[in-house]
Amino acid sequence: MYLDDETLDTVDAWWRAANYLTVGQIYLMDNPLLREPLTAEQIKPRLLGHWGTSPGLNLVWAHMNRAIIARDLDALFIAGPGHGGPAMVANTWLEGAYSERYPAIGRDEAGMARLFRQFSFPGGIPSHAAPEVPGSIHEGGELGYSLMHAYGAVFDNPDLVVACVIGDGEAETGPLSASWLGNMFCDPVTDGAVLPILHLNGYKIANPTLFARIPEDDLREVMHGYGYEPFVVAGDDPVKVHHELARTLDEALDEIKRIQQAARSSKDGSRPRWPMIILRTPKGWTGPAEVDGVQVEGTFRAHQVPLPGVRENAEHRAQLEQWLRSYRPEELFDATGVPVAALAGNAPTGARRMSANPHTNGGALLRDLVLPEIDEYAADVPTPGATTAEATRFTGAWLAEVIRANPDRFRLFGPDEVASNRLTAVFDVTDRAFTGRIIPGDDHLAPSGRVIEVLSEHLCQGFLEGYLLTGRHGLLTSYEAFIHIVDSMVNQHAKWLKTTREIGWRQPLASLTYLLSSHVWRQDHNGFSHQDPGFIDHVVNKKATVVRVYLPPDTNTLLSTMDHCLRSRHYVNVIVAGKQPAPNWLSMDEAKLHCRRGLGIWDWASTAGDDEPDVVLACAGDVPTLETLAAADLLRQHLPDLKVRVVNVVDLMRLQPDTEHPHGLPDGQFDAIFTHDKPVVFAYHGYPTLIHRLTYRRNNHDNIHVRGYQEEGTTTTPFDMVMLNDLDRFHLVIDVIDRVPGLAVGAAALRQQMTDARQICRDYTRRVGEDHPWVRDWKWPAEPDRPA
Ligand SMILES: Cc1ncc(C[n+]2csc(CCOP(=O)(O)OP(=O)(O)O)c2C)c(N)n1
Ligand SMILES: [Mg+2]
Repeated sequence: MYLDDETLDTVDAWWRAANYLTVGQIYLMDNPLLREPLTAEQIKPRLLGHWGTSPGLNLVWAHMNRAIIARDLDALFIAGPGHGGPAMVANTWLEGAYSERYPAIGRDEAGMARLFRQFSFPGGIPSHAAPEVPGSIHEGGELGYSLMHAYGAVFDNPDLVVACVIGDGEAETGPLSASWLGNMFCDPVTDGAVLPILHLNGYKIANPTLFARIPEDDLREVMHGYGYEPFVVAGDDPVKVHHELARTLDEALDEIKRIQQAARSSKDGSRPRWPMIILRTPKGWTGPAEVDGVQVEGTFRAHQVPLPGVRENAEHRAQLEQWLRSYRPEELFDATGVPVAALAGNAPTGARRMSANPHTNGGALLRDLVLPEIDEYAADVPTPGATTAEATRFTGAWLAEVIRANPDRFRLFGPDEVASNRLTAVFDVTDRAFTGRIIPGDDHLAPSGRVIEVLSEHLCQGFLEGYLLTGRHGLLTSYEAFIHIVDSMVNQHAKWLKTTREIGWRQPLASLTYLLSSHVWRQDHNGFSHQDPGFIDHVVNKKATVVRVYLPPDTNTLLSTMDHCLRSRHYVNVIVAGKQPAPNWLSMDEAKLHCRRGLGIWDWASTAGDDEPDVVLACAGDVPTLETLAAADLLRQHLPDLKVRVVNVVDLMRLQPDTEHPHGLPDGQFDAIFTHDKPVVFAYHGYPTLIHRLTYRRNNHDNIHVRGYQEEGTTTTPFDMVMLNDLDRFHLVIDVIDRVPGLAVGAAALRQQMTDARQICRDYTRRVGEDHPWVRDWKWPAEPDRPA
């Protein structure tokens, strides 16, 4: 026997109380302390929630509390099976944090009644470990991300321990499967510790779990192979499990401490064998063993609501009452419903409560980044197009300084593409985090590295989310096409941001910013599989209050955009920018102004002057901007009387009306720029339909003609790519001729020349293997009278 009787009783009382409160939330609208026999009216008309996972979560919470008190641990709890929301709520209410955040839900009988009633009730709280729950950084609705959130939380938090409960079903997901090797990035010297607790309750919704049905030795070997020391706790006798779990938790926490002390005294960050726990207890433990003659406890049938007919069925109701009374509520709550003093013996106080750990309200800990002046990292642009640069390379140099100046609160994440995306300058000041074996010839690997590279966009995203949620800053860089892999994760994070904006005590987080490079137009090495600009479309579906999309056209606009995004709070920022040598259009001063406007007229490229233009050439994205300027140049040469206005869009959300998005341009301003009735030929980086979606309410929408990616791609030259999608300069000129009233006849010869030019350029690529010098060597003509 490991625990003394008093401690055993206290831990068990906590567990019973949390289980009681969990069941109460699922079923009861009234009579929370069972002062009278349950009646049908006291039962919720819709029985919602998930019981099955909850006793396991409550058990771990109860035992963590004992350990936190004994060791003065700085710990937080992640419920992978976030559907165990009522369990999370129960524990936070027992700790008092719930009532501190929500005074209407007091820690007494009336409060308990409200606590029960509000759960999964219209106008009440969600069923999961949602942002409303104090102490939660992980909603757990979409399964798979618990362990990566846990790792993200402990990076640069050397004293933090995250107890991360992973559902055995959740463990089957791809993202969770990838997460075990998060220990390859966790530096025992400077990072905290994750304690994974694989909750082997044996079942998912309707099936056994895979890990529950492989031999236990194999499971241990799996965990061992991932670099963990697995501790197994198994059983269905509460007393025995209490002793075993307490002993195991102590051993695991001792081991964590030993590992950290050894690493920190020797400054050796190489990967230790961290402990993890396999907890094998029945699903729906302590719930109804059988319902209507069918076994429920210990099976998948315990997943949601084990007694479905309680309101109508007196027998079920009696069974529910018996179930609730089995926790002996009269020993747990006093006559007024206040948790008894013995329970307080298992409750840490203040910030040591997992329900009130400051890391779980990261915005409150957030400190601004020290950001270097972008002017010092600017590309020199004496006149538009006079110089060329790889935009991301300049940003890389600036990011290096960001990393250097913020050694404990900024990290760069990428799926093996930091160098490929030309951000290599960061390795002048730091390394890639890596706790595995490092051999001569490896490039910039060290346990203490500030860059995390792992070929899993899921892990990059999840680590960064965990890092941001606990009050730090970061950036994710990826290929544009493959970031789609995390579509679903960004949904979940955007939901978190949307919801927490409306929760007063949740402070704003640093934004989740993507730098997507190696984009659709310049996949010279890779071709069609790597060509997909659709992540933008995905992201703009989210709440306007949360998402921002930027398409900086050149080096200095990228720097300015990046500087803006790293200062921003509580958004998802998507920046798409090229890494290939490309013309610079704006000086840094111009870039700052342009980015502040979000979209603007480029006078120097326009021929309309102060007159109303005959046509607007609009562009968004670096390659479309290049083609648009080349088209403007052709028009200037061949149709000198045509009044052309060139408009560049950096901030895509400016296109929406201000009623739809906070960045939206008011209609009057939009009309002034895009005109009421003139054709707009819009060259866009991504799928054309998005521009229509964003502008369909605008007065001149019928005249907006968008060229963009038409799902035509292959491994070919840059100009062939734009031709394949009719986004090339020649086609844009053709569009102008076709759209501007009265041009068709007079410009028929020019139209023919443009068609021929496309053919000549195409043939050249087929013959020579690169782009025609007309195109390759084209430069914006230098002009002496450029406006200051
Ligand atoms: C990615 C994802 N797929 C499917 C679901 C639907 N779902 C909700 S709970 C659940 C079973 C979870 O089983 P497990 O992780 O073992 O949790 P527990 O047994 O503790 O309830 C499933 C499939 C989900 N929430 N997320
Ligand atoms: Mg399970």
